[in-house]
Order: sequence, then structure tokens, then C-alpha cells
Amino acid sequence: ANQPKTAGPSWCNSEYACMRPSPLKSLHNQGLVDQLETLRLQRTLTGGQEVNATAYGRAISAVKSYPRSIAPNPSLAASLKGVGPKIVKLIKQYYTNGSIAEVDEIRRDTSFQIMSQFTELYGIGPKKAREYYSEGCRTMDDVLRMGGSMGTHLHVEECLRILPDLRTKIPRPEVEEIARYIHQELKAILPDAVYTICGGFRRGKPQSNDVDIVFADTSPSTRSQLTAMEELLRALKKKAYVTHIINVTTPSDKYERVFSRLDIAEVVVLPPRSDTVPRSHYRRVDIIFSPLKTYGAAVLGWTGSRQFERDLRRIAQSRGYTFHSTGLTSNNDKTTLETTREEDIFSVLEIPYMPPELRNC
Ligand code: DCP
Ligand code: MG
Repeated sequence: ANQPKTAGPSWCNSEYACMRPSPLKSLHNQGLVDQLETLRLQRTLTGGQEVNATAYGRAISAVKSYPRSIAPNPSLAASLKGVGPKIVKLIKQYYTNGSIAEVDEIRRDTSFQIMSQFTELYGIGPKKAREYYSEGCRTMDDVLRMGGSMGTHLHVEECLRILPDLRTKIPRPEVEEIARYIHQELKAILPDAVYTICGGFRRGKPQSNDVDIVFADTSPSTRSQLTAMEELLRALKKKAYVTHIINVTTPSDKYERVFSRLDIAEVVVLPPRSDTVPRSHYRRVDIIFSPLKTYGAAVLGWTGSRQFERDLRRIAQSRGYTFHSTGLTSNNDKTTLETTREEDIFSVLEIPYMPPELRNC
């Protein structure tokens, strides 16, 4: 094996980001991370380039997990996994000049600002953002009137009305209150339901763009999840807590094989004012129902980060398994393992357990 050139701990050199403890913010190199994030976003929006978005993603993840400052010796960036010579040059530029020239240029570019704003709209990816821009759209209003939408069930005027709220970040206490409220309603239907708030919240983000809640029923009775989800949504709508249902994915959908036994409802809620919610905002919530047997996989799959999930799936493949939020499946006999807890998956894959706050790769 190659002798690591970095003086850092051995996991710094793992080719899998999910093996490297990655905090929310780099203690020592966050300024650099922010610059590289701009380049990544720009590459995502403009499509193929020599150093593409994925390459920046890998480099960002490597820098984030590096536990010391790179500033005293920027050349050592070359020894980080996933940092190629072109990015090393940029890193040196950053530490010499205090910023990367191309980043300054990108941030001043209005087309970049406008397109990145479009991608904040639910359901608009980089490709669509580019299309709408080239068709002349300059505001969210333009995009919605050109047919862009947040799911087929929302009308343009309605989107425009709630959009400013949905673009406001959700503080942690409100995230918790939303989960508590929904759980409370669910108890009338499934008294033994448990839940975990996943997504960025679980990774320690102080504010979230949406709320991702994974539920499982711990009672041995075999009540169908589908009915439970339907009943829950009906109850929440009746109370005017859920205001919009964007999409519901059920096992009976055409995606049956991929999403087998995971029900997902993408909704908008309007939590009433309270001590923790000083002003009501419309909020995006993903409600996920998982069987108890694969609850660990659902929680692990919905906690992220995206890079963490990508590399976890790569590790799983290298060990002869397929990982998905519906479960860990053996590639040989196609059996899905019992993974009630997240730890079960780490242990089958023989990798160290990574606490959620260190999955921000
Ligand atoms: N997820 C995933 N792949 C997807 C969708 C989701 O791996 N296509 C996982 C990783 C995400 C988590 O689910 O971290 C939740 O997705 P979000 O889009 O809600 O992202 P976050 O919760 O991380 O951030 P935020 O909601 O604050 O934007
Ligand atoms: Mg989220």
C-alpha cells in the first residue's frame, strides 16, 4: 500500500467519504470549502466541464474531513483522496490570494445567481433551471408561469403565495415541534409508532430546508402502512395542519420494485403559532413509513448527506450488497437483511459506526 503522505490519521486516506468523520463545518478550512462549493454549484448548473461537479464534491468532502489547517502547507492538499492536480492549483491560489479568481467571477455573474435561485424551487434540477433561463425566465414568477411547478397538484398562484415561506429556513425547535405534532396525530392510528427526525437536522444543521421524519410501527399487529398513511394525511388535512399534498408514493405505485414497502408523503404544513413558533410559515415535510425490520436502513438512508449515501452504496456493492433506504439486500440470494437499527448495517458492512453529526461529507 502507498505510504500516506499526509500526517493525518489513517481514515483521512479512505477512498470512501462515509468512513471519514466529516463535521458540519470544517474547523480549519471552511473558507476554502465555501469557495469550492461555488465551483461545484456552477459546474452543476452549466453541465460537463473538465473538472465536473462530482470531482468538486469529492474534493470538498476530502477537505472537510481534514482535521487541520491546510493554510501552512497548501501542497499537502495533493495527498488528499479525490483532490486532483487542477483542484490543488485552485487551493494554492486560494491560500496565496485569499480567494479563487474564478469563484469571484462566478459569484458576480447574474445568470449564475438566477439559475441557482431556480433550483431552490422544488422539482427544478440544474437542467431545467438552465432551460428556463435560456427560454428567458429571470424570476421564480417567470418559471412558474412557464409551467415549472412544485408537483402537479399545486397551482401557480398557490406556489407563488407559499414560496417565500418555503424558502425560509426552519430552526431546530420548530423541526422538533412539527415531528411531535405529526407523531401525536399518528398515535391515534398506530399507538406504538416510533419516529426519527432524519435529514440535515439529524446531522446537526442549525436550520433546515425541510423536515424528514421516518416512522415505524413497533406493534406486532399487521396493520397496512398504506391505510395508516392515508388515515394520517386525512386527519392532518382535516385539522388544516397539512395544507398541500405534493406527492404520495406508495408500494402500489409503478416504482414498486425500488420503493417496495416504503411509503413517502411529500406535504406542506402550516404549524400554528406557539412559544417555539413565533410566526407561522408554510413548511415542507417528508413523511416516511418504514417497516420495523428495515427501520435502521430507512433512518440511515434518509439522514444523508448525499455524498455519505453515495459512498455507503459503493461500499455495500464492494461487499456484495445493495443498500437502499428500503433495506440492505444481498446480491447473491436477494434476501433483505433485518436491520432494525442503523448499527446493524455498519456491522454487516464491517465499517465503523459514524455518528450522524459526522456524516456531513
Ligand atoms: N436523500 C438521498 N437521495 C435523495 C434524496 C434524499 O440520499 N435523492 C437522503 C439524503 C438527504 C436526506 O435524504 O440528506 C434528506 O434529503 P433533503 O433533501 O431533505 O436534504 P437534507 O435534509 O440533508 O438538507 P435540507 O433539508 O436542510 O436541505
Ligand atoms: Mg431535509
